[in-house]
Amino acid sequence: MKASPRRLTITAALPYTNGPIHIGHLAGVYIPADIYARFQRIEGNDVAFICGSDEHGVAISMKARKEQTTPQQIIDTYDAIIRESFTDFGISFDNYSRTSRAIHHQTARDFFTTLYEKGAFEEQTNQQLFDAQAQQFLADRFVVGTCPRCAHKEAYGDQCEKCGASLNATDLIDPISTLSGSIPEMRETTHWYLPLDRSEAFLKTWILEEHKGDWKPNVYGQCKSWIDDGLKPRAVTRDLDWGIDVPLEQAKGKKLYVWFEAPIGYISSTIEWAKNKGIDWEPYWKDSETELVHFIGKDNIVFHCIIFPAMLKEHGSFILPKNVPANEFLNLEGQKLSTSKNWAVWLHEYLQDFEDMQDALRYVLTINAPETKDNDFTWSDFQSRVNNELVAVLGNFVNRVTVLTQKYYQGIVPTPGGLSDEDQSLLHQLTQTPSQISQSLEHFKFREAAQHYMGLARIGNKYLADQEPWKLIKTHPERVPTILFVALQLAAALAHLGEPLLPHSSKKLKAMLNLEHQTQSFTALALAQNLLQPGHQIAEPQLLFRKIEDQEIEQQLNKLRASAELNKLPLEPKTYEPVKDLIHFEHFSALDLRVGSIISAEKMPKADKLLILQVDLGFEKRTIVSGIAQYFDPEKIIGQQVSVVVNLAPRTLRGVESQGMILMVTKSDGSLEFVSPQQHSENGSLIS
Ligand code: B3M
Ligand code: ZN
Repeated sequence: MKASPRRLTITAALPYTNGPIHIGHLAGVYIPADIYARFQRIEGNDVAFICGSDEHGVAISMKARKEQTTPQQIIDTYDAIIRESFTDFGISFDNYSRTSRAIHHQTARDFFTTLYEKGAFEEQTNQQLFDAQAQQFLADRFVVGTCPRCAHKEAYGDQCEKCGASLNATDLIDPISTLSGSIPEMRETTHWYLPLDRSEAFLKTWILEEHKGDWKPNVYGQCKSWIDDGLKPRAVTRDLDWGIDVPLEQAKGKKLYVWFEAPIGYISSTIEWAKNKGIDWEPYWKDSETELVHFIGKDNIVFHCIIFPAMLKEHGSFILPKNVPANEFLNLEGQKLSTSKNWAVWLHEYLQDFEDMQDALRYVLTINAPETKDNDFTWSDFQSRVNNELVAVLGNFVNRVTVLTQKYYQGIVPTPGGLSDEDQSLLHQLTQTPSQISQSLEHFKFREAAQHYMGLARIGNKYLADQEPWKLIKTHPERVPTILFVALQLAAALAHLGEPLLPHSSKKLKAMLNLEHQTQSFTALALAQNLLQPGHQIAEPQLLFRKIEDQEIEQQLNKLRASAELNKLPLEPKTYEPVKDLIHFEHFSALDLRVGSIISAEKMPKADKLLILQVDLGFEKRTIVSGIAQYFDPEKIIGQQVSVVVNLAPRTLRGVESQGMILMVTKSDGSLEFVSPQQHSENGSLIS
């Protein structure tokens, strides 16, 4: 029975057109959103993948001032750059609109009017910050000051980027105008406020109860802290000259707050798309069966989880997001990405420097995505991931299999003979990986999906290395058709499974295998018997990936060094623990290291750092006390394979005898990771 297709409206944060796209935007929002959208399409679901340029707000006006040009010039320039780089990179938006288009102005104004007519706003006349020199009211990025919540000195008038607090400009301590540098005075003005306090009860139930457990902990946690702090009315109009006019007689000259209208941009972009396609847009925003998913960066959580849903709810005819999978931030070579300090890897520049290598960046930013905590992009990690994983594992496997098939069988998939245990276990794995990857993707665990995918390529690579068909062709030629048949099935699975993660390479691989016009859902792949039938002709092999040379990395680092120098960024060389004194081989060989599995784990009473573990070593079970409690949830490490020093003299910690030690990697951020075999090994196996 075929499940009926789901309908999904997938949105990716609308980038401000005040600069180009960089790797932080890609890793945080656009790559995960694109993987998810591609995956859902492959599964046969009805997807609207929606985005567009965010072209109002102070960020744009400021850029125009800085470059002594008009906001219109700025948005036209960057909209073109962003649009082109997304296309070249292969982000598969169904529609990419602009909030400066008439359709959006209309949709946003209608939305405001509906809320106004429903009495959803409070009108308030009060004193606001005003820059007398610039003759301008100060809101949002036109004013900086000290955050009342975390004391960060450069909080903006609407938000503190340090602690995420959402602010009113008058909340800032010691405000300063970013226009003139002067201290603002107070002037009276009238604005319309969205009384978020009225939505508190609804938000409490909807987020804190209904989405407990299914929203990511970072998103849920931020929402909870805002709601717990108590929600306040937020002005949704501004005294600015760039933006969408407030559709009220009595509000002449005032504009809609950018964060009021920008999320409505998702709706107007959907309307534009549906119109172009000649279909009805409403089910994508109004049918309760539709799954609305917002991909955003962590600084946008309050707007997508609290303010926009409160607006949608007040409006009454829209669905609410099912999930808001926000990522944390990506740093670059240990420092915060910065558009103004040119501390970034710009997408359009990357695409020039690394032609046809979209998937290399996609892969590295996925396998290293800041999903649960901030993460660091370094050029050396980029090089080693590309060379050691894409080239040496995936590329190498595919190349071997296709070249050998050409060489021995003129590119025709051979007919297999009897299957050995290894053949069977590999074919069995092919029925497992599709559901593993699809589970990860459904749960927004993109890193995990990429790990499963590369894991499968690794299995293929190891299979060929173990079977050595290039040797057997001389000694046992009758085995070779079976080996290549099995390996070809794996190559075909990689071609299909790679479609959401590595779309360009997957397309290339499909062409090589003569599977261009086939799309297989992950659900079908899990059930498929043979993806390539004996007798099927494959095409000429080509290389899937190329190596990254040292000098290319050096060039990129030089670019960054120039920015660092210009902006006086303290580029500290990384420091390493000093190497310990020499030991001799007999000292090393006296160590007995084994593979074990954690079979139970509990917290040591009254100790923050200690876990009491039971470890199965195959030949016996032992109790080990380990100082890892701050980094691991005891329930989640059951089944984890670990490396154990088994001949260390026992030690008693808090009354519990610890009979060994578990090896850990200390990561650069101080967190810990287990040292464990790449694939499951037998407990008790020697490590040497
Ligand atoms: N323009 C993204 C940013 O903070 C902001 C997103 C709008 S999504 C409706 O750059
Ligand atoms: Zn703050």
